[in-house]
Amino acid sequence: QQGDPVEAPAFLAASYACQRNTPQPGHNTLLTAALSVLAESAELNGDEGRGLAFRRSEGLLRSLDRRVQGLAELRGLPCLGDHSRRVIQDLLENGVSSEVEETKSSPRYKAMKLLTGIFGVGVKTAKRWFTEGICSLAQLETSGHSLNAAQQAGVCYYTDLNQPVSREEADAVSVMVEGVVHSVLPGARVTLAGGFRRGKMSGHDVDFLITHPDEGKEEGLIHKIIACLESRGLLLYQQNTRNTYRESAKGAGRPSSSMDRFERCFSIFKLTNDSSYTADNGTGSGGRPWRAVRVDLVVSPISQFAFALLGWTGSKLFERETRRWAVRERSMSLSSHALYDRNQERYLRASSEEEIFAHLGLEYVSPTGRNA
Ligand code: TTP
Ligand code: MN
Ligand code: MN
Ligand code: MN
Repeated sequence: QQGDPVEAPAFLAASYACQRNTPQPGHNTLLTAALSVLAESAELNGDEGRGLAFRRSEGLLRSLDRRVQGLAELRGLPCLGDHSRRVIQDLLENGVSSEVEETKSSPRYKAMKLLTGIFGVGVKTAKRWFTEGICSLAQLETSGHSLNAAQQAGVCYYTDLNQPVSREEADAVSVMVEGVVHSVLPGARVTLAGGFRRGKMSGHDVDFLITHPDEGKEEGLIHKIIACLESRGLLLYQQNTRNTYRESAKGAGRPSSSMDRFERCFSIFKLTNDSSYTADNGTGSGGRPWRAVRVDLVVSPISQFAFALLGWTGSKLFERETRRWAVRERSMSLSSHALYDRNQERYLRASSEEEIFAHLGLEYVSPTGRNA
């Protein structure tokens, strides 16, 4: 048995993550956690290309339906570069990778992780602060830097926001959001998106997509929702934007970045530890009877809902790969708003995720299989 080469089934050889079913958490968590550290480290260095290469390796390993025990089992599989294979070999032979351990204990990685862990702080800002010698919240506070409103909230609720949100807490937030949405617009629909829709048991936030079956009824909805949340004392912080999306004749309605243009609200909810939810960790830091939870609310017109749902369900790698597939294999541009066929020079409509996969010539992958 020992020397038998193990042939990978054909479906495992698919090189785009959107061609594979990737359940959570997968059979190779030791390997994927390690590659995730290297990906994150590259991303925190601003090296997107290197980060993406590690993310693709990680995604491939996540999709395997068995635990890898030897490097030979990975022969012929795509997405695994020399560097990733070296790290995997180290892990399989020694149980640890010296590169991963060194990365995790490096002052730069630790500081960048801490600083970008503040809501409202991105890689660029964190880098600037780190260059000035800021490595902790205490140092940030004494540095005299003036923080914007988001960052102030981020520092204020730092501990709560870095504590994972449980399924129970997500369900409690769902009850709050549904109550508010239905009271301001009866008939509106609230759908849980993000990691929880993919079946994850915890997350860094809770994502919701909101729509109404009558096109146009959803316009301006985010402001009504925010006003109602505020009147009920449920919001600790919010930052909203209005919808700026317009289709154009040339398909340029596709946003240039991965940011979409829906009405939306990045917020921090005050989740009270009352009878409506019973998580063990039901208190915030300092023993308050409530905790802060990051919540994203996105409002989509019904005509764009399927695209918005696909875009806001993730994972981030699954989204990137689906868009890359669309462009490179089908000459189409996919966004959270629309799918544009460059050959036919027209938009392709869809009222379900299944239809979008069909337009793209991809086999349907259910939300729980999108954990690439
Ligand atoms: P996240 O909430 O960042 O990630 P997640 O829900 O997969 O994981 P976590 O448990 O850490 O919260 O993003 C969810 C999806 O939303 C992701 O696929 C990307 C999408 N998204 C956009 O489309 N536009 C945006 O501006 C942002 C911030 C996210
Ligand atoms: Mn390398
Ligand atoms: Mn999320
Ligand atoms: Mn989110």
